[in-house]
Amino acid sequence: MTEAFRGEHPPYPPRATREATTVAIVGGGASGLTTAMLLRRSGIDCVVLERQSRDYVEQRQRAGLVEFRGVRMFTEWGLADVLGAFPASNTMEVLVDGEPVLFGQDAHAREHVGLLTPQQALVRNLIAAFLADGGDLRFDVTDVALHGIDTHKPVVSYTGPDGIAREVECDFVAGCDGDHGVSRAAIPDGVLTAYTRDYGITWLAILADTPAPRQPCFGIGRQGYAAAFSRGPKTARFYLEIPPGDTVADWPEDRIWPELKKRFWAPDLLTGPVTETEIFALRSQVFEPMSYGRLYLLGDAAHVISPMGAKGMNLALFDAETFALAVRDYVTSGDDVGLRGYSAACLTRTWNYQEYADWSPE
Ligand code: RFL
Repeated sequence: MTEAFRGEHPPYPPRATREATTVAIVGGGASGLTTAMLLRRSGIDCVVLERQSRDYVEQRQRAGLVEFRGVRMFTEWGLADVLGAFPASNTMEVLVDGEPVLFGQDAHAREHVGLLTPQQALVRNLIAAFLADGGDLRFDVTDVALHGIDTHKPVVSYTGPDGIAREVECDFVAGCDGDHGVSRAAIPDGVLTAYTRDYGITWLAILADTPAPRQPCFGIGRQGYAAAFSRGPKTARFYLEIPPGDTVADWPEDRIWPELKKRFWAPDLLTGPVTETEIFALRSQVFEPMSYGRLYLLGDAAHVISPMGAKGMNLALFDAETFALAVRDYVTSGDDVGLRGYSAACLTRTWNYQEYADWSPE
């Protein structure tokens, strides 16, 4: 080093702080946090990197039902507490031009009922349980990038909220960062095949502070499609099919309630303040395979299933358990059967659920 460059400010960037773990998990949503919790329960080291703040992820409302398989999974892992305790309804009502048709489940299905657990409550409970267990969860990270995913020691780099660049070297990367994350994008072109289905249907998703009907309720017929689901004792999720191209601004609160009342043929429908509206086009997209080198894709990073099947979060939970068990087998006994079969196992379930979502509106 020349004299001119000695001192407090070297002319080269400081080398990023590097740490090591077994699994670097990118994304702290339903799939990332479940993976983290199950790995921790298996005694396997992991670090979760989440780009949003803790507040933000704890408020983000989406799914509402953990189906029976997920309930059984959390219970078997000793994590039943993360679910809360709202049993889901055994019945659903379809109003065909106002005429109610009630669908009940048979005795066998009644024993296999899911739980009404709003996704943000599940996420909140998983965060609390993971941190209480000493888990390593880092919020507000930026510039997350994956390196060397086709080597035995991939590295995930990021910038912490303190502005310091860091690197986590790991054995495996779990890409749990959703449909628009960086994980899937790190896979070289030509490796993945995307299967896309666009339904040409647009929904307005509404959250409101009001109790929902007792059971899931669908309005179909001449007035158009609407649906109502409980998201807890005082919160309801509604969907309205709307013309493609409409924006949130086209649907102010004083237009929403009359439209819901009309489509449910229910002038006395309970109303309350609308807290969130969001527009989305119904589409499904599945990527095959769900892994590349040491990177494994989980949840929405690998597949987005149209919400009409209400399966996306549940698929994410399935991926998380399949991956955590595969890593556990590999780390504890060198058995890589689970890792090699990960993509096929998850895709089998994904395609079944996609089929279900495809069938539901027709
Ligand atoms: P998530 O929950 O989106 O979590 C991804 C996390 O990754 C973070 N992230 C990054 N972190 C670090 N670096 C980056 N570069 C990052 N990029 C992103 C994000 O901040 C986020 O925290 O994906 P995950 O874990 O795969 O879970 C999938 C589910 O969230 C999703 O499938 C469901 O919400 C879908 N879904 C429903 N699923 C159901 O099972 N039942 C339902 O009733 C249901 N209703 C819905 C839904 C999705 C909806 N939206 C999103 C359109 C209703 C709606 C309105």
